[in-house]
Amino acid sequence: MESNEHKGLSRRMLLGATAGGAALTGTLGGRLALGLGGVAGVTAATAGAALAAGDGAVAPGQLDDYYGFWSSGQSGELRILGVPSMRELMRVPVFNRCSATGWGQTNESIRVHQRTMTEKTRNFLAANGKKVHDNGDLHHVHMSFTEGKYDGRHLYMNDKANTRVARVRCDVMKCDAILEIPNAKGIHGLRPQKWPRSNYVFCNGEDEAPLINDGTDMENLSTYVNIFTAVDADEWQVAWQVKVSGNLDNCDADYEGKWAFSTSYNSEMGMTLAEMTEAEMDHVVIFNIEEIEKAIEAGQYEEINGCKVLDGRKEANSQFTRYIPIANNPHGCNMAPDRKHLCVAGKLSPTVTVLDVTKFDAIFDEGADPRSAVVAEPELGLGPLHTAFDGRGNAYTSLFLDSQVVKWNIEDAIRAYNGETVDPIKDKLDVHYQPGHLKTIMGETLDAGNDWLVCLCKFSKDRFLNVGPLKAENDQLIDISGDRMVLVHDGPAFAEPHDAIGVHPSIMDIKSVWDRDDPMWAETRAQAEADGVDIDEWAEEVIRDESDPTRVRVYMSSVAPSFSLESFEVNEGDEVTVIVTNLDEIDDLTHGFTMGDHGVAMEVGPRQTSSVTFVAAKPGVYWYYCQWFCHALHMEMRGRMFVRPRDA
Ligand code: K7E
Ligand code: CUA
Ligand code: CA
Repeated sequence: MESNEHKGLSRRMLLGATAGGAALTGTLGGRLALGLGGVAGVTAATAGAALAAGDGAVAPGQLDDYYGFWSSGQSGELRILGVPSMRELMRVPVFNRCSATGWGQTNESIRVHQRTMTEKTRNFLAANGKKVHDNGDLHHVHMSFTEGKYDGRHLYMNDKANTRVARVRCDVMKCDAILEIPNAKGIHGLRPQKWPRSNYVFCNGEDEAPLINDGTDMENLSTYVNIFTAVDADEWQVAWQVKVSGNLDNCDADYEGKWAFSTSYNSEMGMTLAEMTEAEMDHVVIFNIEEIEKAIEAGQYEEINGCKVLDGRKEANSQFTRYIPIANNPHGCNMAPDRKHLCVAGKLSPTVTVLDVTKFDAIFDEGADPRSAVVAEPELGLGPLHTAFDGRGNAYTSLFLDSQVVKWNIEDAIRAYNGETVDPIKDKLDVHYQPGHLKTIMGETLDAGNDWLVCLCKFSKDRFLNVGPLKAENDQLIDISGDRMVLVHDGPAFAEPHDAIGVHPSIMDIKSVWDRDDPMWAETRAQAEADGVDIDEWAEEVIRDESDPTRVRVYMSSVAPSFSLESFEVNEGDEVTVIVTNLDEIDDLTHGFTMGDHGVAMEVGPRQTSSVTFVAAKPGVYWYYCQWFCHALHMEMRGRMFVRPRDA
């Protein structure tokens, strides 16, 4: 998939601009002590040469070749970028509150948040005067699969902060489901099943806590446990959970639907940094899906907080799990598109451990050596975090401490492990700097691309104009079409993309105008029908609830540049629900509804219905207006709410 003309252009010129095959020197401890200050010699030549080639540019009016779906970490949202331009195209609020769209405030979005919220969380939020969490920590976004390839249905993502997962519909690019995971703590690694389709979304609980976490026994570490969860992606509920030894960091799944795997950096079950890094070896956990499903089917589970829980800890000696020892605090867990090799990044070890998943059946045999599945363990550099793949058998591993990406060949690494004299390392490229995740186009699927690699760097100091103590991250675009990697673009990004995927546009079918019968506002529609209001037509109704006259529903339509109601009146203390339907059917004609001085705003896209509820607690005149510039008379698209004093 050649995308831009720059391919091949002046590549020769760029040879030598990168630190190819750098020797691994210095002790790991020393580098760790250097910490984050060590910029690994990014050369001006790298950046200069790339600029001279004009790479990655997409001319005005031209479309990008790929969608990039970016996580945003502690911003809590999903972002859509174009690749290779790296232009930010959209932000999709998921776990965050959004000022523009009203996500977290509209009734439709609150329902998505609350539908599967636990009673405990609902009560906790109510005690804090809230209906939804205002934040999230979204690290990983992955698309649903059918037979090892993206199928364009959904995107799944985690919230490490509040132990949730979410689903985004690819037809409208809106979140339609959030699930709080009981029993687990801090959902981090997340992956959909790849084969035969994404029936499950696998979710890692990173943090240890007592399984019955009600405060009765908090000191006794023997009650602490970590939980691996399989979410039923269709039913959007927990299918089953497995207790594990150690904690869980990143995960992935194979191309046969037999296994899921998770790295664990805290096999020690330590509670302090010193304890968590004490052991020489940690492990990767292999989950045997078939054995787990059999036990669930046979009812051999414990039911805890409504979830079916199995014991896969080492001491339980079950057929649900195996523990493969991996050097010191592994992190990334990436299945190669060759259907065979799982790459586990060492983090504190300079190695990536390559496991052959076709050897996993054998390690479930009684007395088998779990390390017998290891087929290579190349030394790549310092601080390996994650690995990406192209369609030519190459792997690309980020080196956090070396601030480099290393390109290596999997088959060569296996030959070297078997004693042949072959260097698996093909190239090294300085990035700026301290990279975490990196991704090729569709590289976590059987359609792995050979053109682009994005490398998400955690730091950007000295790279951009200074914006104060808080700096951007730097998402870099790398041309991998040739033998050598070429850095072509710097992409500053707000806090804090951890992971991204690249997807070909043909895989999705994205709408520009909502269907009127969209399930997103089904409950709102049902209420309108009960009120005798047709929200598919021009509506201008103010309806007082028959059973509770302090509840008022205000139905309006919007057609550029006006709302159907130029004013409405309520009483002080009324609970007011404003329901707005945008009757404009035109591509890109979004309206909004902002109620002045009330902290209320929402998006109303073409043919969308949105609603918001607030208490009219302040007598007086308040203007509402459309906050999306929609027409030459957009400023005039406004009206008044009269709040009559209670005793007037
Ligand atoms: Cu940032 Cu995937 Cu949460 Cu590694 S994780 S960097
Ligand atoms: Cu409608 Cu601005
Ligand atoms: Ca450890």
